[in-house]
Amino acid sequence: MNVLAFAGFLGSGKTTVIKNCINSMLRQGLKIAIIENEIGTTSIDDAILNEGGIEITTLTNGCVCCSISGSLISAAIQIEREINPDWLIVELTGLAYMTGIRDLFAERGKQFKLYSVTVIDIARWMKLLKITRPLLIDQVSGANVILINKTDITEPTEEEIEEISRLAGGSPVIRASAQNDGERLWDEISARLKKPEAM
Ligand SMILES: Nc1nc2c(ncn2[C@@H]2O[C@H](COP(=O)(O)OP(=O)(O)OP(=O)(O)O)[C@@H](O)[C@H]2O)c(=O)[nH]1
Ligand SMILES: [Mg+2]
Repeated sequence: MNVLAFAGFLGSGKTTVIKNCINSMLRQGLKIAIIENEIGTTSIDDAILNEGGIEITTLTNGCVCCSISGSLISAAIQIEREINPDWLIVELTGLAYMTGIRDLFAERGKQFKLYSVTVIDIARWMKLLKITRPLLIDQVSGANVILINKTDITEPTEEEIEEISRLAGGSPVIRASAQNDGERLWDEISARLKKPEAM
């Protein structure tokens, strides 16, 4: 099963990006299921994403990259068995390490093909990098595609693009506004998703 995981710090725009992608995917006739990982117990994101009758599984009370990793895999196995979607979309918590997610799916061998996107809030990038550098570096260096988001409010500087590209280690870097780009986002992302992680 194809798995598309979205990482990115708290409030970077993951849900907004996913919502736009889902609209495009549904229009293309693709079957989708979603796993939402939330740190708290209430899920605002579910309400935002719950359009078009898509199955949403919510995993709360821990981060699937570490403390509740087993529940991510069991949920994915159940979704594959019961829904068998074209894409299983996973919204990670803002604190999830992409390397943790890659290792987790890699342990399952060829069962899952993991593709990953990291969303960056460019308006807060420099500030957050100072506070939580190892996490952001992991999220950027571990993703197949990096989406520099919120460019409608802040254009990235040349230095920022250079640093993000360097951290991305060859993975494509896209500039976008999840707020304004709508369904174009999925075209931009899907065109750049390469082969899944070698497993
Ligand atoms: N100006 C602007 N605001 C955006 C953009 N994308 C998202 N937002 C806003 O940023 C806030 C957070 O967006 P979400 O999509 O909920 O972010 P998230 O990464 O899912 O947040 P968490 O799941 O809480 O970590 C919301 O108020 C969005 O409307 C964008 O491209 N431009
Ligand atoms: Mg969200």
